[in-house]
Amino acid sequence: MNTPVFLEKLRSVVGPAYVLTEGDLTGYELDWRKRERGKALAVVKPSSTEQVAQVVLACAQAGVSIVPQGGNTGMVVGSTPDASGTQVVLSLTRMNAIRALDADNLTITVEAGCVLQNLQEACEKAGFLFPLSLASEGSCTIGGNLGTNAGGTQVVRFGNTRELCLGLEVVTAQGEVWSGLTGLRKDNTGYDLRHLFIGSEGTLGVITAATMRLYPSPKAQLTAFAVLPSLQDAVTLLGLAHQHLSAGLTGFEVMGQFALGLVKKHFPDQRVPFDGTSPYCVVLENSDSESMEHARTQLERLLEVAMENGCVSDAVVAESLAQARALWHIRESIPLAQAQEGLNIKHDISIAVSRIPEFVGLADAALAKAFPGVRLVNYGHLGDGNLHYNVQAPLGADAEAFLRDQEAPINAVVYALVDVFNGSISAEHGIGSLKRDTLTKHKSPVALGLMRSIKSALDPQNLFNPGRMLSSSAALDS
Ligand code: FAD
Ligand code: S2G
Ligand code: ZN
Repeated sequence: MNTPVFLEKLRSVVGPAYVLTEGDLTGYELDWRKRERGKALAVVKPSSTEQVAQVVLACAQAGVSIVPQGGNTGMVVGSTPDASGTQVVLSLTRMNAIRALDADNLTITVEAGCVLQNLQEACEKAGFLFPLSLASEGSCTIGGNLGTNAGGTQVVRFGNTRELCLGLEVVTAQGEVWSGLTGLRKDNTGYDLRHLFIGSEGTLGVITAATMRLYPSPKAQLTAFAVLPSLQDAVTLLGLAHQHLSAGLTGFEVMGQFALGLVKKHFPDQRVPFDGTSPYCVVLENSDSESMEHARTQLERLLEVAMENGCVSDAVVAESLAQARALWHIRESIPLAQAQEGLNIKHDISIAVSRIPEFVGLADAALAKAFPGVRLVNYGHLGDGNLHYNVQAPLGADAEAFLRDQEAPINAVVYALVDVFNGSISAEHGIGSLKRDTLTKHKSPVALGLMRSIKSALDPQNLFNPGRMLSSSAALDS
């Protein structure tokens, strides 16, 4: 491949200013967790679907693989180039327009590079709710949310990004544009193609736009922070919250005391309620279509019943929007506090909600026995059975050495237990390159075979994100 000619071709498509080959490309080449530093042949920033299609064609003809990238907040090293210096990072961040909002159809069509928080705010201004919310929403993009089928804190009510998507526009490995932005809720004309691309982590095509569901803004949103004697009590509270709040339950996050302790340590300005003696806390939200009074009556009734039941030992209900935001900010600061504490081992797992306390009991005991001194940062989306069962190095240990030497054996202990409980080794973050090899030990050969068949049918040249999710069987044509 003649590199100067190839780069000139890219410049002729997107403009010289949007083909980055030198200077500080760390933001594109280093993953958010600082796990792996890659090297891009070039970072290309198209401004339109047509330009994406031309870039893909040029790469296909030159035999240069492509890493689609949004906000680069992914957790599994799936959005940064490998170290070969031969890949193009295709950044969608310039394609961030909101194309249309259809109030009567309750849909919004948005380009892939739109930052999630900007979309949320645009919908709120128009009187609607776009109910995808994750702690990275200030940087992550809709394209990345679709690429990873992101979850977040409102899945318990609205589902993952997949459930929120009604249509896609995708550039295929052949440089064709599939325009499926219908906004239809019903369309039974063959395979539901959008669901192939959602969660495909940039390995099947480049999502350039999407039509997403909208919901009416709730009249009131009320947040409570509860203190619980055990994880089993958190599961009991979840059941009561479903009963009492039903569709009003729009967030239910559990936080272990050590996780909260990291927030207090690294963000001392944040006021974590209560004295930090109970093993678990929960932050939950009641969204109400009637009124704040109605929301408050329902939530206070729930907490009353929970205290009578004994599953909640104390609780506080936010008296203002600022207080509610402060309580959610504590929860969303946990991953950041972990990063400040040092490199850590993450387990983004899902298990049937009913079995989570038993799983955690066994996993805590197994890790304490095999790896004395490890610190367990256990928190997450209990409402979806999704725990961030993370492991921090023992106090004072070298975090880098701990990660290097202990990640595999600790993963092995945790994932073996996940299998015993018929769970998943990746609930919402995806596979990327970090979990690619582990996946082969935990996914059935039939399922892996089907995934390979789809990959080779849609991307026979292995152009898109080779070595992510599935190991690279077919190398690119030289
Ligand atoms: P990137 O990281 O840029 O890319 C992610 C993957 O999608 C890559 O494989 C990439 O190739 C692919 N991709 C990106 N854009 C496209 C496109 N246009 N077409 C096709 N493929 C594409 N995740 C959760 O699910 N739930 C959480 O609660 C959550 N909390 C987080 C909290 C913090 C503090 C951080 C840093 C991350 C968190 N994440 C969470 C992980 C991450 O934010 C999500 O995976 C998010 O969806 C990634 O979006 P992004 O735009 O940053 O994508
Ligand atoms: C969250 C972030 C990932 C982690 O905040 O819900 O998805 O384990 C997580 O830090
Ligand atoms: Zn999460």
